[in-house]
Amino acid sequence: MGDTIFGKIIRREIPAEIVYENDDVVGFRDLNPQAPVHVLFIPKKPLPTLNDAQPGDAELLGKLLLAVADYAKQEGFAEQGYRAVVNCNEHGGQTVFHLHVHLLAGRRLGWPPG
Ligand code: DGP
Repeated sequence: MGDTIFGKIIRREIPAEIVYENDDVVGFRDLNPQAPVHVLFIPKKPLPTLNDAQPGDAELLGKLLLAVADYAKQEGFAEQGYRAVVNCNEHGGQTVFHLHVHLLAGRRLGWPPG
């Protein structure tokens, strides 16, 4: 499985503003933020896309979403709200092939997306 820039962030080989970490998940600020809060949550196990997740990854996927909610509560914007997004492949706009959840918060977000 190919390594990506996110693998390098997990291993601290390149700098990133890491704001959340547990045994399975790392959260760090997006380089190109689309909202006042824009954090990427990634599993330490590098699945390229959501399509690559297997039934055995169900617990890990749950942990990924729980990390997002945990961070939102910790930072105090859970009640006001936020968006958690997974982009998959070309039409989803995925550019880094290490599964990640975008957490966007801090402003009212439009819907539907463009
Ligand atoms: P996506 O398009 O869903 O694959 O999102 C990839 C995001 O990753 C994009 O919003 C920009 C961000 N990104 C790309 N390279 C880096 C990097 O080196 N550091 C950080 N912090 N974010 C990055």
